Amino acid sequence: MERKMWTDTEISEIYNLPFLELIHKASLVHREHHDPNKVQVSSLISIKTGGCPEDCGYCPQAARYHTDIEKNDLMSVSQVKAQALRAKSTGSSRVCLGAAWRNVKDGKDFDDVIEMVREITKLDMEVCCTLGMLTETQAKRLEEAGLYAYNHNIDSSEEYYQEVISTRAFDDRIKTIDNVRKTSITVCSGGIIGMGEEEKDRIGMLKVLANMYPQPESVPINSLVPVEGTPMENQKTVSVFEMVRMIATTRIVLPETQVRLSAGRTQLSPEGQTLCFYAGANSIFAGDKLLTTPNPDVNEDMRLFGELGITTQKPFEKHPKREVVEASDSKIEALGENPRWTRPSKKTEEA
Ligand code: SAM
Ligand code: DTB
Ligand code: SF4
Repeated sequence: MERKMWTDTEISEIYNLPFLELIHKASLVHREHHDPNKVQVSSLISIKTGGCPEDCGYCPQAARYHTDIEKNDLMSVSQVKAQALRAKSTGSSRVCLGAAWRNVKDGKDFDDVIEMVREITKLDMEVCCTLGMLTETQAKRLEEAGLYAYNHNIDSSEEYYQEVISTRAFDDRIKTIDNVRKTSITVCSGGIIGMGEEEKDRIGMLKVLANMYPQPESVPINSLVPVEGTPMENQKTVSVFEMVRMIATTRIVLPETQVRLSAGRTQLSPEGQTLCFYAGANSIFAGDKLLTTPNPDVNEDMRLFGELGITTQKPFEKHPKREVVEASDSKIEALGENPRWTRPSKKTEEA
């Protein structure tokens, strides 16, 4: 697709269209690029929960906030595989493995994640990971294991990001997205509304996402789930109209992307969610839990899909499956795709 550079003014004009005009326009764009009766369903698995050293103001998993979550070390490969199979049996085409890490560290835990990716890809499911910051070499290892997508949200505008998180910078997020882009893994990046940001921050966030080249293949729009114990525990939840406005604008400025109606669905009625689908959302997270917070029951989702005549997207319908490279020597793999060979008595170095 030809590249277009979006300005704040252009995006703001779209965002501020009269509501019915906006959702009509968004629906037209949606139909031009997607089957409007198809929605992609993902399941989240929190493979490592809580105890995160970061200070993201919205997050119940940050160690420094006193929230009522059950902390867990990294799950075993077999436990994760069993959960993925359960998700597949209830209609998910993708699993998203989430870890409460600041960044990926090479070693046993990452080796296990690589194995999880390999095993779930073999089940003919798309695998997404959201593990925090990632180096290029680590992204390459995930690619070799068959990873389909990497989620790394920019969360808000660059300006508001600093209000929400102090332990890393907006540019660190962009750097990780760039590292993922050096591989064939697809990019999933979006943000949260309802954190106290202004309209200009929502527009600024969409400008960054829309001007990425290529644009992210997936953009989650989360509505803040205010969790007791986090600095944002008292935030007022966003209205359905704001959520639909955000989704419709995302659809127009990112026409090809899969727009994910993500956290905050429990705050929306079936009719509210229907408006989101009409305005261009074409993906959800299914299962009664997101990572740590509640999500609608999968039977409720399937009832709504039945009512609306929505069918679910098959795995690898949008992008082909990649070959899984079998594990050989993870130490060599960790060094990159082309490690220099040396005599066994010497160390292997990166070429
Ligand atoms: N630690 C990794 C990271 O920060 O990239 C991965 C996990 S993190 C929980 C994934 C995303 O979940 C965050 O970027 C944020 O957008 C979203 N999120 C976390 N807590 C949320 C909340 N209370 N409400 C809505 N979205 C939330
Ligand atoms: C995304 O944008 N939202 C999902 C997924 N990507 C990883 C996570 C939402 C988490 C909501 C808070 C929780 O359940 O802990
Ligand atoms: Fe940690 Fe991710 Fe939560 Fe931030 S959003 S505190 S990095 S788990």
